[in-house]
Amino acid sequence: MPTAILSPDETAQYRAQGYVIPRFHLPPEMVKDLQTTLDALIRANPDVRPEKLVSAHIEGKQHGKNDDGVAGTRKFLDLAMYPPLVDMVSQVIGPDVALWGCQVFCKPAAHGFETPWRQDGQYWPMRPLATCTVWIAIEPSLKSNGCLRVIPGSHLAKVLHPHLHEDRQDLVLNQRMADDTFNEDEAVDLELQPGQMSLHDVYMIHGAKANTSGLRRTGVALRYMPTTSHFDRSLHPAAGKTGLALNFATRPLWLLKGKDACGLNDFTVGHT
Ligand SMILES: O=C(O)CCC(=O)C(=O)O
Repeated sequence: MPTAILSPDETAQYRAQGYVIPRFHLPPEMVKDLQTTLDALIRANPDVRPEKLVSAHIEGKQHGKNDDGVAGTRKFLDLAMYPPLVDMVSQVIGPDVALWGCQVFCKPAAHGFETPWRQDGQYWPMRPLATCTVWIAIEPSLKSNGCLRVIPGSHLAKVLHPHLHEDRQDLVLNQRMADDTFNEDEAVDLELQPGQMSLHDVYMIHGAKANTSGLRRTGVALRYMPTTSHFDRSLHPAAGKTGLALNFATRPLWLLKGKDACGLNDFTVGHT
């Protein structure tokens, strides 16, 4: 049995609503270290929009960049492996947990890009679709600077709704859910202070407004899947449509807890 980081109420909320903000948060010294790491990450990636720091946990191999075109840092991998986070995720996705992704979403003050409403499962290659994202605030994430927003309960049907391609330059991703597929009036704003986090399900409808405020907003999204699912490197859902050059073929996976339950996952690819 994993250590109980989430209370029974919190796991029940995750199951019923598709998201939760746990009482658990990172200690202040870890948050301070992450803020320093974030500034270094941004300095190391002058050519990458700070909302699009994909695979920030993977260090550069060729010309200082990883296979997703970002000069990442081991510090985010260490964060993803932090035992209380892994135990917490295990409480909602089961005993066998793999890390398959990490993205830093930093929306600069005044001109931070909008994250269109979407479901992550639209462009991810594990089957069956399953992931718990832990989105950790490194800086205050508020209504005023474009915090994450969710549509509670939208994961329950386990259905991917139609997404439209939108060719705008000022979006974090170029996939947007068709307007008539959900009711934006039901949105809940997930306001977080540094070190606080939210968890959300792979089918959750979520997005974030542009940051037009004077306060930068940053979160790191850690992506964990149960190994009952297969990270199928031959699949490229929505390839070329997201505006992100994602490379799932060589993406390393880490088994963080338990075993490879489906027996199909490759934990050697992409590791140097
Ligand atoms: O931080 C954001 O603006 C978007 C985050 C997100 O979409 C995600 O973590 O899946």
